[in-house]
Amino acid sequence: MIEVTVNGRKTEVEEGTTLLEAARAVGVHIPTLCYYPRLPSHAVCRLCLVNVSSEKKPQPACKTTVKDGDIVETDTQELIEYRKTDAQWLLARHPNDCIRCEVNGSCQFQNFVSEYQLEDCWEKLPRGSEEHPEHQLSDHTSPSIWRDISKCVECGLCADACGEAGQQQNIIGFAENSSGRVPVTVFDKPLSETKCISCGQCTLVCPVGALIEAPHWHDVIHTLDAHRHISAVQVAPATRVAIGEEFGMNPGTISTGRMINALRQLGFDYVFDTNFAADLTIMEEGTEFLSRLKAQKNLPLFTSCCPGWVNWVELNRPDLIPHLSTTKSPQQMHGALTKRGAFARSLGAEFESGKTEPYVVSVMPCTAKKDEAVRPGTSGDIDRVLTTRELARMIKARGIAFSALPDDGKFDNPLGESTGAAQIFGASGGVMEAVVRTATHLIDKENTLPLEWEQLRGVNTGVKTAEVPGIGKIAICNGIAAAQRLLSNDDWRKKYVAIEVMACVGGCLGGGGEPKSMDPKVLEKRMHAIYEIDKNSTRRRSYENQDVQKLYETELEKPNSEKAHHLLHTHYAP
Ligand code: HC0
Ligand code: SF4
Repeated sequence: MIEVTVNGRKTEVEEGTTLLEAARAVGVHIPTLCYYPRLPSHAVCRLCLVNVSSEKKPQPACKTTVKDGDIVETDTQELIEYRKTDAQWLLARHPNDCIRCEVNGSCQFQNFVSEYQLEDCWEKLPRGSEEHPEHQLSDHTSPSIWRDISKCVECGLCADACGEAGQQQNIIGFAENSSGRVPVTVFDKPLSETKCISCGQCTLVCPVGALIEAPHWHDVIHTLDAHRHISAVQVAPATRVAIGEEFGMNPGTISTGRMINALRQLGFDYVFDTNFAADLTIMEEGTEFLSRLKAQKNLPLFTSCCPGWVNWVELNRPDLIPHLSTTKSPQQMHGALTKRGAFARSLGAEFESGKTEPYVVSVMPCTAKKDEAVRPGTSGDIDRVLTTRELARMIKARGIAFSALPDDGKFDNPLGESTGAAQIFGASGGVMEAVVRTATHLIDKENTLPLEWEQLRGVNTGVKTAEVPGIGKIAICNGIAAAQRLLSNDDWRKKYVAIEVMACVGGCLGGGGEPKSMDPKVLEKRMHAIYEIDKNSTRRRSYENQDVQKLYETELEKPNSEKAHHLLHTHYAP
């Protein structure tokens, strides 16, 4: 350990700690725009310049490591002036119409401008106006991701998140031009014409509103306000362990009941749980897997509930399509059941007359789920998809004091019951662990094998594997980059019987639609919460879900039946 003093506060830190991390450890705030915990620091925004005793000139705190005995100052008048000058360069080209911006109120640059009282330095002519025609680029062609380069502050984080340090898709890169560096696609194509997989990692790291999820919350809030339709919402497993962060709570705070109460206050008639459909997915996918295993056909089976991964296969490796499970994702299954299943019929005469098809919304930690909701084979199941961030925005827009809500809300039934196996879907490795819990039951090995598969868990990037007696070897790819590596040669074909891929590191809990956290341990904390919910569940295997069992008895006959195929399976296209 080495010693450092920041603004008079002495502390000990590990060697290799940056000045920024040391400052944050003692509660000293240093502003940043181009810093993000899991990505390399390039120190381009210069807002984090600090004085440090071992250097003559101010140094960027995000990139400079602590030396033993360093004395650091972050708040001298000279440093404040440096910061203001740097920010004014950015302000000179930044649009000044925050009120129309999707990230209004949660923009790091806006926060800086307001904190440092720079409003008067804002140029009246934004980038994108006639004076700066070369930057006139807004791109709303993707169903998941919107770009508005006029708002870019040139931090470079989107290119890192999409590039080698992150997803390794390289859809966005930086190009220099006369007035600065701008994030561009190859040949400046709109996103919909690139191989963008809609994972949204670029939106997660963007400190402003240059890259955002395609917003659906306006339509949702207006529809709820008008109250002409019966409305139903489902919520993904990863949302409930992260949404509290938008309201100042610690990452990993389980807010299921509070979130349900907030959704009811927003005006939803029914609040359902995506986890119900996750249990159903396991019944369908587990059965599909065992029949492929028996027939030794299209193995290994690839999970298909991550739409970023499905996009990647279709765009880059259509030869792998036969390996994808045809089982719809829980989001789409839940939507299909809500729109066209017994629940919809239970709405009675209004539904039968075709007057009020329920308005079906999902809340997901994922931007690619917006894309999934409109793809051939599944479109029509869901009307709108909100990210976790958009739900928080709606709650703020209606002035609901989220953290003061009681945590006692309960999901509606019958589309609200679930087991612990469904909850762990939200973490990398969880879908496969849930499959194993039920598949081992279906082959009568349940009592001889563990319930928890530690070797499939964790946030470390890369491939995790396990040998399941009676089934074979399975693999987990934590992030699309890990999947690309695994598939770069043909060894996987013989080695594994099933492979789970989640495009975002951590799985859905690291999804591109989750709150923008600066906590370096955020994934671990959210993951811990997910496994806690599982541990505390009375039922922890999907086949034990009583309402899923009833659904088969009353409507679907049995897993993989013709009826189940019609409602719960899909197809893919190159
Ligand atoms: Fe996920 Fe899902 S677990 S993809 O990660 O399978 O987004 O949280 O809702 O659909 O259940 C995301 C999360 C889901 C789906 C489920 C799956
Ligand atoms: Fe790259 Fe994902 Fe952003 Fe597309 S959504 S540009 S693949 S980071």
